[in-house]
Amino acid sequence: MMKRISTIFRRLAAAALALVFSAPSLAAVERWKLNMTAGATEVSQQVYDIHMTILWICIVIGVLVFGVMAVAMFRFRKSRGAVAATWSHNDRAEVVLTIVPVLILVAMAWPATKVLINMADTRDAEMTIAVTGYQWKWGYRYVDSGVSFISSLERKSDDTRQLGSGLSPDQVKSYLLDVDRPLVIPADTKVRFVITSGDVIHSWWVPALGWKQDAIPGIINDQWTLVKQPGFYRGQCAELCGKDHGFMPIVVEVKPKAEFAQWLAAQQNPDAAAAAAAIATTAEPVAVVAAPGQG
Ligand SMILES: [Cu+2]
Repeated sequence: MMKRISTIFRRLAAAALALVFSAPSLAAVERWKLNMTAGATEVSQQVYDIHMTILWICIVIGVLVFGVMAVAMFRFRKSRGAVAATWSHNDRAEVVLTIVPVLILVAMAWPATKVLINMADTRDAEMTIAVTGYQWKWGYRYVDSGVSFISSLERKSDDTRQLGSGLSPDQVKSYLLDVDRPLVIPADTKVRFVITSGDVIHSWWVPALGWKQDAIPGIINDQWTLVKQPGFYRGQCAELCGKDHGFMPIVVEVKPKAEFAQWLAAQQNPDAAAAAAAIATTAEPVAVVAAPGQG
């Protein structure tokens, strides 16, 4: 019996290890990069700073408490003839041990609250994007301009992940991390997100933005961001939402303001954008310009 249990345990451990070391998304993660990152926004930097401050406070407290404990266990051990004290309590120690932790907690809560208030302040946003979670994709709607689309797992990853596809994840660039249509936002612009869900609870999470927001059916949560550096930022659904929860990644493309305006205009009037592209490449622009639906 014991032998069978130990075999089961050994197999479980081997499976867990295999999972840890073979997970494709982990391959991209820098080895021993365990800490959170400073992200790409002012808020994410503030979150990181708070995190580091509190981490160091915890380390100091940990070293002091465990140090005192280790010394006490070593110096006052039974083999040295230590005799247990008989007093029951000490008023001065009680007062100090209450006041000092309260002061430490207040010292941590003060800057943390400041950051939280800043994070919640969606006023003066220059544009609003509605994010809706669905099983298992994301819907994005640019509220002010009426542009909307669905963003789902990129086709090649989706084909490869199917059971018995015979395709190798190694052959897919950014396996399970790319989407067919990334969310595009302008750089240097305060963007407000209103986040909800069309079915079950999801959570929209792009670590570089410094926050994670639940997408709850019937409830609209809001958040904001301001990214300075154009580029691609990746994220994931962070709330277990069903069988394909692991297959609804997020990609945010931050474009310089002018490029974003061009992109948005092209989305608002795809016919005109296609016509403009056609004019640039065709010798017969007249036929293209006369295409229906151009207004
Ligand atoms: Cu999910």
